[in-house]
Amino acid sequence: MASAASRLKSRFRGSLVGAVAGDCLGAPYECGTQLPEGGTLMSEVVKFMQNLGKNIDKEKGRKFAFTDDTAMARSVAASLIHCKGKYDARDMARRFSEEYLNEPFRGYGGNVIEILPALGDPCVKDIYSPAESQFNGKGSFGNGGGMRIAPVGLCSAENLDRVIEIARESTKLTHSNELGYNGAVLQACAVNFALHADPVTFNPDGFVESLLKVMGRVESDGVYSDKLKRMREMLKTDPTTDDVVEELGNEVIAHLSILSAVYSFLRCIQPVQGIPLENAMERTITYAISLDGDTDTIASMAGAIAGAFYGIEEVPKEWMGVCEGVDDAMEQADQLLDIMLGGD
Ligand code: R7I
Ligand code: MG
Ligand code: MG
Repeated sequence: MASAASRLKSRFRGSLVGAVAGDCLGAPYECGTQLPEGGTLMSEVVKFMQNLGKNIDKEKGRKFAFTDDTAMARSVAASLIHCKGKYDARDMARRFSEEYLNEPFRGYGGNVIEILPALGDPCVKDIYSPAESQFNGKGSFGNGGGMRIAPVGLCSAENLDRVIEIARESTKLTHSNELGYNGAVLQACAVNFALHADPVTFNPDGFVESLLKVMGRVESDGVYSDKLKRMREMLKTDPTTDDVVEELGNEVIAHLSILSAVYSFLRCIQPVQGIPLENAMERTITYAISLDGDTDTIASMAGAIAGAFYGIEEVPKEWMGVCEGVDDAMEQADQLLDIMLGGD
């Protein structure tokens, strides 16, 4: 049996690589897909996954590029690593800004780009103020917090209060709307719970219950709690992907995407009709992309949770070869684990 330390290492790697792979493999579907006569998005994504394996030699050297999801997640991880597991708002904000200014073509959200340059400006006195000025002072509820938060879910051991606090505060650098930062809190906790779950005794209902407890504590309006309760019912009835989208959404906004990622993870623990893939990571990412809409982000968030649960062994080898940014994710996962375990 693998030691507890090597199991944790596998799960750290699985989560960050799962997030990168979901982003890279989901991104080609982000702007809609031309379906063949009688085809469904799900059957197209299944074919894509199957051919990814078969064409691995032909694909050699070909990378599926990552987008803003990974660009920002890497900055979150780099900042936590640099600050030895502590959250430093200025350091993280500067990294977001530099990453954006170096590679502005990564497909960033339409509004966040207005404030990213200012986050690196030392003259800005209150580093949270640019985000607070957005949307007439209400702040963004885009899913940009949730999409980048996996490293926070990993780096705080089983100290849930710290996970919640760092997820909320670091998201407020760009998303000051309660729905925006609470969505990131939910996603970070989902990664954390998956990381520490026992796959043998795992109970999806208990997982949702734990998330409900967190959201009951942190949210004032009950938006995520209500959706979590609906999700718990959906897990009993196996709805179509259209029904899932109707209930949980597939948009670029936090409360209409993050729960779809959580649902994708929970649903795909079991086989799914229409997805004849035995590997659970592959099934999860395929399912998440099949929800259409914000495919890179929903697949990335689902991949982060699933990877924390299954570990790196369950990530298909061919993904490692074709997804840009996988090697860096592996390295950051190992560095985060070292910090969490108290090493250098
Ligand atoms: O949240 P954010 O970083 O975008 C992330 C998404 C992911 O899907 C990425 O893959 C990338 O494609 O973008 O960026 P924001 O600009 O803060 O939010 C994204 C979008 O959500 C905005 O451009 C708005 O269309 C919408 N949005 C809102 N619309 C109305 N009212 C966010 N907040 C609001 C709001 O308060
Ligand atoms: Mg993106
Ligand atoms: Mg997206």
